[in-house]
Amino acid sequence: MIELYTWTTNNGRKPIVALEEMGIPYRLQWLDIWKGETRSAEHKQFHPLGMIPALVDPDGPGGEAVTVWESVMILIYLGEKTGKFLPTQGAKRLEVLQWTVFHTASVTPSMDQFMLFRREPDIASPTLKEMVGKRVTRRMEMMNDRLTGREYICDELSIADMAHYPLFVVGIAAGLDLGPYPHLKAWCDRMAARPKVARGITIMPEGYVAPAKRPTEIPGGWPLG
Ligand SMILES: N[C@@H](CCC(=O)N[C@@H](CS)C(=O)NCC(=O)O)C(=O)O
Repeated sequence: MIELYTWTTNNGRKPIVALEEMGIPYRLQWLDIWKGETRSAEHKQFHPLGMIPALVDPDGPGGEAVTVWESVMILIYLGEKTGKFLPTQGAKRLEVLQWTVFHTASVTPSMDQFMLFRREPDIASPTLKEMVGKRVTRRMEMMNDRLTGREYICDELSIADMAHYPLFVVGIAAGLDLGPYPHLKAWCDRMAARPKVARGITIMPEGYVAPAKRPTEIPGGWPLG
């Protein structure tokens, strides 16, 4: 059975949403990033940077076991394995891959900085915060335009939606205001209303209670990331 090494962060949830929507049997192996559990030599055999998410499929291409890491790469892998939510060929496949890669290469970096500055407002200058705010706004406008007249980012539900949505969930919790972006907001609501997406977003390690304040470093003094 597929094993997903993951945590409750947005990157950790993207593959859970995909596994749920694709209907593939899977087992979650929770690794608490705040305790540095991803840094072990044992986990580095699955993720060379000692991070989540990492997926181990004992029945990969040609029946061989494979390990896949980087959240959007896991989405691409699962889309190819199942033939679901990633067209197998043609212009639509390119479009889905385009919007999936755009998420990780462009939306994530600006949103990560935006959320960091919300949590720790004193670490950056007003100029840097303004610059990052403008970067986020530019991308929100683009996403809103894209979702005007479309139910999902590439018309039908695809791995592109599964890549973007979990980040918007944490972005909104961090204070991202979707008021000026009604089409983006409507898409978020549509995603939230899908039971399998909702499960992927809310499932928690048994008995886990999230820390009241996000720690700034983990055991050993290392920053996250
Ligand atoms: N680009 C990577 C980012 C992965 C990532 O940032 N993982 C974080 C949690 S969201 C992590 O494992 N942090 C633990 C650490 O830095 O030690 C992806 O999309 O998979």
